[in-house]
Amino acid sequence: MVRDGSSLASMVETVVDSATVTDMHTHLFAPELGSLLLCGADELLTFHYLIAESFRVHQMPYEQFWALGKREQSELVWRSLFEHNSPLSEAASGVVTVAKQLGCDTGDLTFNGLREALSSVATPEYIAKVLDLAGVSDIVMTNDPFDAEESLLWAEMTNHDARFHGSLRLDQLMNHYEAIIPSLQAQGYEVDAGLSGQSLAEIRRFLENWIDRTKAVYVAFSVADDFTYPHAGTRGRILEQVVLPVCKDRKLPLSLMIGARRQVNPALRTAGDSVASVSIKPVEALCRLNPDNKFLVTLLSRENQHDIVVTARKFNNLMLFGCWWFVNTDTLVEEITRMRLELLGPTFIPQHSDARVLEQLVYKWDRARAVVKRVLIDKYAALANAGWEPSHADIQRDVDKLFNRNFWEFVKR
Ligand code: RAT
Ligand code: ZN
Repeated sequence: MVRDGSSLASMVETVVDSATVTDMHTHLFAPELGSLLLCGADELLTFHYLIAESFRVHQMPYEQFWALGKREQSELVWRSLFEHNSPLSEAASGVVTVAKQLGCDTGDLTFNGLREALSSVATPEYIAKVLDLAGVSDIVMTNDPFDAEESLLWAEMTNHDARFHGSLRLDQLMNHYEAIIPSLQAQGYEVDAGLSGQSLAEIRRFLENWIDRTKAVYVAFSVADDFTYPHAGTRGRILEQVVLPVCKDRKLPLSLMIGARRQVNPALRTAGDSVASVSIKPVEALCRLNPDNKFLVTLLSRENQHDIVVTARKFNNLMLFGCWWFVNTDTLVEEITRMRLELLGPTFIPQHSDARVLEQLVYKWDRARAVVKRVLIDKYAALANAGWEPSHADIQRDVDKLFNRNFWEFVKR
């Protein structure tokens, strides 16, 4: 059946808009983890992306800002980004999208109006409403076993909301092993700084206990530009002798988030991290030397995006995911998504939200869908011009793979 361009476009739009999404990397938490699940205007406005942007406007001394209460911080961010400027940045304009979809009159948006429209309590009804608006069915949390508050909550919890899936985040273990030795010892694991004696076996026991407790669907850590593999140091030994074997035995992917240079400006606290472009050779070596392991990978710098797509062509145990943090902007998401589609076909995971505040799901997925629609409409139109007419079922299958199946099939492979 030959269709005109506009009916093809509207078919793609309808399919993408109605697709339910698995959000495979967030910083949201199941409601049973209580106060860890953030929502409401004050949390939305004090998202660290916005805090960083606001300092460029208000110029307040750092310590003075941090001494403010959350309500005062959010009001200052509001004044800086929404009153003294138009909210043109990706993160600031996202607040406007959230406001609109949650019923505010965005023609006359005020700080108080936003605070009234958004609930600061994550009731079951509010969670359902936000997930429904965002079209998200499944959410993967980021579970840090070295976060004291979080680990206490896990110890008390028996079951949690099945829409929220665990993932075990090992940044502390992989990047700051010496610092977490006391915490491991306090939890009953016999470890030492030199990784001698039972240490590696004990770290393995720790990892397996936490995978069971969180029912993790993958294990993850982020690294800067100092990541090498193979590596004879502490991180390399833990990776080689504990993390990779456990992931292999449990058939769990290892997710690597590469290129975050932490705390280049510590005065900005959680907003103080930056970017580094890296060598992709360690990823190649991981995939080549560990063919029975699966790797989910995202890179933070724009400069790395082409190289890593080529790497994914070489290794089918590598699944690229998301446009992370500083490349999660309209321009770069489009560039990266086109590049991935052109070199890999629909065999990658185009986006994750990285949401830290519940309502962010609404704008992050609105943006992700908009880009995927633009790119797919172009690509299907080119195919149609070449004489290959995609059917509704073809489009539905491809979109479902991009937003759901590529992730779950990789996890379960
Ligand atoms: O994007 C973010 O919110 C960052 O702060 C990081 O949390 C990053 O996504 C990460 O998972 O390390
Ligand atoms: Zn994240």
